[in-house]
Amino acid sequence: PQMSIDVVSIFPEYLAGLQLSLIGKAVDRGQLSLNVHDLRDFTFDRHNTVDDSPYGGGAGMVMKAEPWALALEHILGGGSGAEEGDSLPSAGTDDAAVGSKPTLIVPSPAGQVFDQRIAEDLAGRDHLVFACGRYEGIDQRVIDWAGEHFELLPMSIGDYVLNGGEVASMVMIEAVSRLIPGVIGNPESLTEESHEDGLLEYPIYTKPANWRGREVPEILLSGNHAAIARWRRDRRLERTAEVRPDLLEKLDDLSKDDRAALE
Ligand code: 6GU
Repeated sequence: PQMSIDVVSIFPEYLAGLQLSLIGKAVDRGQLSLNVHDLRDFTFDRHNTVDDSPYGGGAGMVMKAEPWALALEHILGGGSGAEEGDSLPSAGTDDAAVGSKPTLIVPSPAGQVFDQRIAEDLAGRDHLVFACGRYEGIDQRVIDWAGEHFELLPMSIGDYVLNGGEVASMVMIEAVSRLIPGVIGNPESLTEESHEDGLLEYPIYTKPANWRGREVPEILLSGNHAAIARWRRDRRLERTAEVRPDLLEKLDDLSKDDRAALE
């Protein structure tokens, strides 16, 4: 496969949705290897304990270091091989053989904010591991330890608080995996998108030309491709100025026509 993704969670069923649609097909075609691991499989007490109270006091619980270390060592190929709960084809890949450390993404509201540029960077890597924390977070010592074996990337998906890293991981995995060459059907639909070039998308229409008295903009029926392209670009500029002026400010290459559209 072009990329291996491992996810560690105490709710592995949460990630089941990833098997659907595009990502599931990429897995079926062997372009992507996706393995979801249950953190509780790396505990050995009767209650499969993964959390405990915080040193220094405070509300909530903290995820214990040892289950995380064992799970991550398992993924690194610590010797025990594939086990129950691992989906085929591989547990433990040969990152060491190519000399690069796998990337460990730790979803956290305290991380760097994930965006399309980061998605593109991650799409070029061969092994991503997502460590889905719950409760108040993971014991810092195992994060520090993991930094010796992985490239560590604490990542937030935005300025709001979720209960755990599962949904955030799914967001990042979907954004990244659709950028893997061959995973999405039509590569053109990637480059024409919002956030690829920093503008929001133009409005789109399909049949019928008159729907409940509402007409499709006439220019789209004209067959004048240059005029349609200009109209679409103007709508993108207009929308971006209206909804996301912060994105417009980041653009440095607006043409004369672009600037005219924004007047
Ligand atoms: Cl990545 N995790 C959690 N728990 N909350 C978040 C987040 C991540 N990104 C924004 N809020």
